[in-house]
Amino acid sequence: MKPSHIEHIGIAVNDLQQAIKYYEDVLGLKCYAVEEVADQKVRTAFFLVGETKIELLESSDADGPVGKFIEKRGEGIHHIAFAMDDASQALKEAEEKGVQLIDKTSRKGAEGLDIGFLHPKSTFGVLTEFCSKN
Ligand code: CMX
Repeated sequence: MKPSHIEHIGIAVNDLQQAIKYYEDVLGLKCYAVEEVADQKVRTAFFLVGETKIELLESSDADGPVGKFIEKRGEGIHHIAFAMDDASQALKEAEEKGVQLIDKTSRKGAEGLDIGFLHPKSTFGVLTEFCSKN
């Protein structure tokens, strides 16, 4: 397994519209998509920086993963996502190497990608995501 690049960096924010304004007005990036991911209880906004995206995450439910994260730790970097050839296979290989998984197999995430998470307790405190196009 080897990631081809960092697919995105997920950043937890309290207010999506205010955060979008910062990325557009200060950094000069363009928000190209806003998407609700109901099963993750988040609203997302995407910006492209080279090959890597910034994914802003606003919680749509205080009990969701981003709502709980912000309550405990405040706004900030929430996860890092690596682009893989096959997210399910990468999850399987990580588990074989002793990493604790959140997702045993991949599922559909934002932008229709196959995604799956590794537990931050197993990855030196960084919530880690694998993504693939199929
Ligand atoms: N990064 C690092 N550590 C994190 C974390 C994160 N994003 N989120 C939670 N933790 C830590 C907490 O600080 C806590 O640590 P302590 O035990 O030392 O206090 C521990 O993990 C448990 O946290 P919790 O608040 O009790 O939360 P849960 O165990 O219920 O859930 C997690 C934590 C990571 C399993 C859950 O957030 C999860 O399943 N995340 C994956 C899905 C996700 O984050 N979706 C949103 C993004 C979706 C998208 O990109 O589209």
